[in-house]
Amino acid sequence: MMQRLLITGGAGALGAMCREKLQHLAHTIRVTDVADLGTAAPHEELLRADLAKPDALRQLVDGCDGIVHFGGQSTEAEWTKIRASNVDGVINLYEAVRLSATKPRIFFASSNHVTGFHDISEQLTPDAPFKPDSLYGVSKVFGEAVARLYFDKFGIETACVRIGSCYPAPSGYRMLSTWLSYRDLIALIESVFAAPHLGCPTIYGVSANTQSWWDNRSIEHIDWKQIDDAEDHRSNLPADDARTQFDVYQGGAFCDPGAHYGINVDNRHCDNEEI
Ligand code: NAI
Ligand code: 15L
Repeated sequence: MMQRLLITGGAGALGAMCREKLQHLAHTIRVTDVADLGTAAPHEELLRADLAKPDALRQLVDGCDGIVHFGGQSTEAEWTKIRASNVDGVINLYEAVRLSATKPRIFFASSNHVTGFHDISEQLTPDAPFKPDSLYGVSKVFGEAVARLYFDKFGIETACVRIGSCYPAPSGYRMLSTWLSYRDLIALIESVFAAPHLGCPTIYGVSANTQSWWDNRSIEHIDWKQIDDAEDHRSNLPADDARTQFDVYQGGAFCDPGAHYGINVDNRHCDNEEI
């Protein structure tokens, strides 16, 4: 059991769920977010902080032996917003870890959108070439590269987990391939912190879906057995789940040029010409 586990992004969907379900991993759960975190349970420490501001990070990481890093921009948006949370925020976190006495192991919430432009007919392993489908995906590629650098240079261990679609249940046909159930996510986090030697593996965070596009066989040193299969929820999917031209890509709607930068793509091209 760890002394203190830090969960970043604790006010978000996955952070709030894990805050409840990971109590058994540490004596103290330290929860942080830039947003309001509500009331602390007896085993919790709540610290409100912006990951983009380096000064707060030393205090956040101090005394922790594990970090579940969910904090960040979780969809496509303006670059300045993505850069603050997912680029500056990640560097700030790893610098704080490097300077800490405990050198905590990190579960980094990367995303399937680092390889979103691969075709849905492909079966990917974690060493497939990056094909990010968004600036958001690019920021997660950056995060994985930072994790690798800090492992090779400073020995800081990270599991880079390319989460698929982590929700209570699949809600569309794409999720028959990408769904990660909450209990399979919890089991993966437990396995990452239980592994005697972690290293810096890349893992697709996906349940045992019959239609999965991702093959994790290369991470057999992590004892993770998924339980759920999105197929069991097929009959609950909405009959009117419309397919679009972007559903030929694994990243689906994130591949739409119209969704670039969180604004009208034509405006963006004008900006580029001026540069
Ligand atoms: P979310 O958007 O619900 O939560 C993210 C949290 O991070 C929010 O509470 C937000 O306030 C916080 N945050 C953002 N910028 C921050 C900053 N500068 N400083 C401090 N806190 C900041 O996202 P969700 O769904 O809980 O996802 C958690 C993580 O997992 C994200 O990093 C996301 O990119 C990743 N992920 C999630 C997937 C999913 O299916 N839910 C799929 C793939 C990746
Ligand atoms: C992600 O990376 C997002 O954080 C999440 O909101 C979902 O859109 C997910 O990918 C997905 O691909 O379904």
